Amino acid sequence: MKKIILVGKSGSGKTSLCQRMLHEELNYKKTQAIEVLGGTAIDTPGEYLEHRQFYKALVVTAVDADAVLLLHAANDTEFVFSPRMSGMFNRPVIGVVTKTDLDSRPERLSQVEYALRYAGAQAVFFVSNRTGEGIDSLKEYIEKL
Ligand SMILES: Nc1nc2c(ncn2[C@@H]2O[C@H](COP(=O)(O)OP(=O)(O)O)[C@@H](O)[C@H]2O)c(=O)[nH]1
Ligand SMILES: [Mg+2]
Repeated sequence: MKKIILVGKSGSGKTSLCQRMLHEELNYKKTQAIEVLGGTAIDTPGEYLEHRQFYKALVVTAVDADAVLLLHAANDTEFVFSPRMSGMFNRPVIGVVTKTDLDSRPERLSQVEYALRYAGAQAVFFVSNRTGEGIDSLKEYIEKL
């Protein structure tokens, strides 16, 4: 499996997505530091995105990855990604809209997709870590990079 790094606010579903992709049992655990799960997924604390002084830590960590996943929950109306922030990674950047089971209104989903594309995502996937919807297409896309 390709190595990925997950970036997104606290609560956006990074740890759950890692667990889904690695078929681990879903169990809630707050990520306190950078963790490598299953040798392939780098889970980062949400604080790294929320405070610009931590951006460097994300960039350094991303060097180890084949792709960067930017996560945003479908039911979250506050956007934190900077325009074109993909540029700092020098890696393929993929947008992932999580929690589609909580809000699947088309206008909401396209608003989030727009924000992720504005941040530089080359593709955007819609997933639910609860139902598992969309996870397979995301994994397939990553493996083909
Ligand atoms: N309904 C729903 N809840 C989710 C989804 N993904 C994560 N959650 C829940 O949202 C909370 C935060 O998820 P977590 O993976 O820890 O987010 P992280 O802080 O980005 O690692 C937890 O209570 C998860 O069970 C999803 O796709 N749908
Ligand atoms: Mg986490």
